Amino acid sequence: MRKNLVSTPGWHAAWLPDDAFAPLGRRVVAVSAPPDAGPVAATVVAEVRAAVDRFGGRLLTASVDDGPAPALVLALAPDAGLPAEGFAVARTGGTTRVTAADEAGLLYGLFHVVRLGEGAFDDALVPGSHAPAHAVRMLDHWDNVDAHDVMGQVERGYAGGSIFYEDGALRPDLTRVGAYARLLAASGVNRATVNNVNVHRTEARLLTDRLGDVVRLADQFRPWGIRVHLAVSFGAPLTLGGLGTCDPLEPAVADWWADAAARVYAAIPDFGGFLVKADSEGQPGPFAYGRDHADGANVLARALAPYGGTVHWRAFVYNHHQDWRDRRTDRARAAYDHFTPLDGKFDENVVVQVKFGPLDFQVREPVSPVLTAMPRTRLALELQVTQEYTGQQKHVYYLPEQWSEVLGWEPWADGRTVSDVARDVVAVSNVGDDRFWTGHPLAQANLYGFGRLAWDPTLTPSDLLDEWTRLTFPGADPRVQDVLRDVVLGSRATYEQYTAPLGVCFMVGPGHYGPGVDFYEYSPWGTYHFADRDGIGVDRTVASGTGYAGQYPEPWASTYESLDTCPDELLLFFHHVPYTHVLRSGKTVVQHVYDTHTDGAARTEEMARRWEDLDGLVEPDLFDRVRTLLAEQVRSAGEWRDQVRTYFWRHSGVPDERGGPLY
Ligand code: GCV
Repeated sequence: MRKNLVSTPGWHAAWLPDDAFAPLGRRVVAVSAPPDAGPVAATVVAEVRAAVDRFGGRLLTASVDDGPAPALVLALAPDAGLPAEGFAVARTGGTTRVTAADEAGLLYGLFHVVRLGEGAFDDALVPGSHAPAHAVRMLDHWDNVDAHDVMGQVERGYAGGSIFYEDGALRPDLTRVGAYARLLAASGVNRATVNNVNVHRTEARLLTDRLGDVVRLADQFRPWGIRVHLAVSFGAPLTLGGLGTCDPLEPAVADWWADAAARVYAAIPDFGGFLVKADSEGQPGPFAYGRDHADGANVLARALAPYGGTVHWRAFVYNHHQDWRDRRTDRARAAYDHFTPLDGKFDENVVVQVKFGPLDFQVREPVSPVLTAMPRTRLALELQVTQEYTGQQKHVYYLPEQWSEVLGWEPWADGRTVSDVARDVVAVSNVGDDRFWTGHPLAQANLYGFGRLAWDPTLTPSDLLDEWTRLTFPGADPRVQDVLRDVVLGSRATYEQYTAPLGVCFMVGPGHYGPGVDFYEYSPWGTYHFADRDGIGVDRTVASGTGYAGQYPEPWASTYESLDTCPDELLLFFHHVPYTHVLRSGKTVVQHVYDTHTDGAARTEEMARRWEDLDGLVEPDLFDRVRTLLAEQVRSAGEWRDQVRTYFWRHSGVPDERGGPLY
């Protein structure tokens, strides 16, 4: 027990501390795979060897008949009819047997055994087959090679510098990238994009003369079954190739992309593909040549197709030079308006990557209707592990609570879910060179939860938290799990309570942290609440507003359109209502805002008090880091509470019936 209280040197072990391997490492383990099975199979052997060396067990590799009866057999069985990356587990005669479709499946099977702990060797082990729900489970890094003047080394990164790049170059020592890849593999992630979608001058050259950097990164990820992708600039033929154009229908441009792809695959045969942000927030794109996004995406797709690569083409396209006086333009409509007319026009190896909501990773948005309206296009759901609008890894915000909701949402209310519609699941990473990887140690549970949910979207946030806790704090006092449940579960709802209410978005201040009720209201980036003395909210109905509600299929179009049926939590996203409008909960809008802000901020104080119960039960530096951050969360939540409550009071003139302070 005591060793749990000792801090590990270097970086934190996260969900792979040595002790998590003890149940396996104490036993005789056989790995049955041909010696030339590949680098991932070699990783499995190395992992088992390290565990048995540490904990006194034994590794058998040559033949499973060759020595004492193994307690665990990990066997490659390509002919067993299992799906790609999948594995089956069963226990008979005192041996647990993991049979895998391929070497990746063998690795996932190994980590499955680690997750089960002693349970993997219990005769009551339930046999079963496991395979990922999503073939592509990708993390996108918004890391810059050159630290950007405004955005720094990692755009929207809240965990220090980049683990890949430093001082304008790839880090000479990539040991930590290997450790990161190991953590990702243990959570189920199988792809990583290694640079920011805003591709600046230096980063664009990762495709050309800096390709060697990508080769070195791919070498770190490959043993863990993770394929590397690269964010590229649509303008590269012009800026790097000197062509004078990047018109996608120009043959010289197509040739340039074909040559670039050939060079990449010559250097990285298992390269995953390109990620593109085009005609979005200043990035170049096909519009400049009168072409559409299908024209743009297809020229890159055709360059990658001979090698099996894909283009992830982002649907995050909107007018960021909007005039706030213009009440007809609605940013929420933009992705649907641009992309759905192109359904069926994208090549097979194009994946249109859609942010989960129509705006930008807000605490509460409806699910993007683009995901419901492109049946002939391969789609990726894009999530954000980095907490840009959700507390920037200073606040506890358990993202699986939000992601489960999104993945399980039924666009047609007929059992088909978002997870069924989106082939790929992608998220923006929250990792940096911080000792705890994610700044806030508890934000590790978000990174872990992303991989696990992308693998199996039916896992519950609460079970995932327990799983993460058992791995991260093996053998810890049972109070650790109790406190973590109290502090982490429900944290998304708490954050929503003290920040922007009822589906209003973007009430954030500069840098997207802290309250800024009117900060975006008169900005070119969109307008989000239209508060006046009588009411608040954006009318997005078909009848009298921007018509956005009509982008949904039934039953949601009608549900959102009507004040009678619109869910409370999205009311102000779809409707402009008087402050005294009575919610389905029976409270007025303004009283709801007063109450939730008071209660949400109070809840953060309880979270901070509860954390104190772990003093002495977890590593001191982890304890102290979370304690310090909870103090900041309490401060920030109090600021949100006072500003939002006071704003509503000053605009409505309605007093708080509970009598809380207003300024
Ligand atoms: C990488 C938001 C963020 C930007 C980000 C952009 C995107 O606007 O604030 O930092 O740019 O989304 O997803 O492309």
